[in-house]
Amino acid sequence: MTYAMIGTWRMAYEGLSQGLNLLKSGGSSGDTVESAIKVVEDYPFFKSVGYGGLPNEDGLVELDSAFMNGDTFGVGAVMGIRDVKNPISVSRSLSKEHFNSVLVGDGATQYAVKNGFELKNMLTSRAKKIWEKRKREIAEKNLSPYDGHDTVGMISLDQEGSMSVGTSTSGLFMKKAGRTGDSALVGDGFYVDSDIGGAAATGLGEDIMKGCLCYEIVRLMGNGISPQDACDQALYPFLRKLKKHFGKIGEFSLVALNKSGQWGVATNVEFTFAMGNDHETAAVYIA
Ligand code: SD4
Repeated sequence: MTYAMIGTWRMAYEGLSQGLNLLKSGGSSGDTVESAIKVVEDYPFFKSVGYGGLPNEDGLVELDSAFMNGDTFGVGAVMGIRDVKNPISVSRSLSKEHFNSVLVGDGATQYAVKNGFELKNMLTSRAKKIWEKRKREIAEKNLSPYDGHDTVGMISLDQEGSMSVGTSTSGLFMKKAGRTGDSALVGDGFYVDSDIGGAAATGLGEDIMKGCLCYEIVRLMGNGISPQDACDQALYPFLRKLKKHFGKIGEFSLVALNKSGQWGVATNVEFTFAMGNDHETAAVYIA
């Protein structure tokens, strides 16, 4: 039976490789998305996700994450969660709730505490040093504070034909306290429908969220369009519109996977992603 996974950026590779093994032995799309993203969240040298993620302008690590189940449309998300080791696990747990499934700030952390999720100081000394250096540079050279951001997004199709998607990010480096991007917003940073396929985004959330691009990609795939054409048709006309109105626009990268295991990618930067399925072992590609 077909199974497949796709994930954003090089950082997805190790988690995705493990996820594929899980899928091979009959694991569910939800378990593989969660476990693969946990691998990324736990690795201290990825500067934009989980432990080791770069802090906001106050030096605090505020994390965003989401999970969506493509069978039930259950969506769970946290925004600005602090001191919790694996935001993706909290998001997945919230996706099973009917009420209060999207939590922000202290409320998200409190939910994690009450429900026994592992707590952790997510600021590494390395991230703190990068933050201190950036603070000095901003003051001395009058630079824009905003430099650096990536989201891990994973889409998984299991042997039963179920699909899930998840995202996790520390968002924009030096963001304002409370700032969120697209990654925890359903339809913007992620979407999945097991009858069609799923999509995930990475890039500048303030711009990505203007287009509801992940929902758009799934909608286009639902009309019978391939994941690659859906990514192209969702992204490039929208980029042209944004450019017309705003001139300068941020980075956009999109990945999609359909229920048959076909995939697509569209981007306006050099973009790495990881992909694997029942006949291709996990590998990193550049788009
Ligand atoms: C955000 N979209 O918070 C995220 C960050 C990201 O590549 O993915 N950057 O805006």
